[in-house]
Amino acid sequence: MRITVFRVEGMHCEGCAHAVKNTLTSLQGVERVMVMLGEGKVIVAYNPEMIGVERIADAIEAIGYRVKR
Ligand SMILES: [Cu+2]
Repeated sequence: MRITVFRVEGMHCEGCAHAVKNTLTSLQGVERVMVMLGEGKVIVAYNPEMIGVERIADAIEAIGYRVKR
């Protein structure tokens, strides 16, 4: 398992946090997601043999948030 911290812009409320969490949790290979709303961070634990940083970041951006890469 690998853990990556993503810096995400545009999350303003609990609804945003839930949207990001639900989207990432639905991805195959993602094991745990923790959203730190106040800090604009999303911490993702995943299986690097199944999914990578780019696909996780793309999924966050696909629902309207921006990832600092
Ligand atoms: Cu929101």
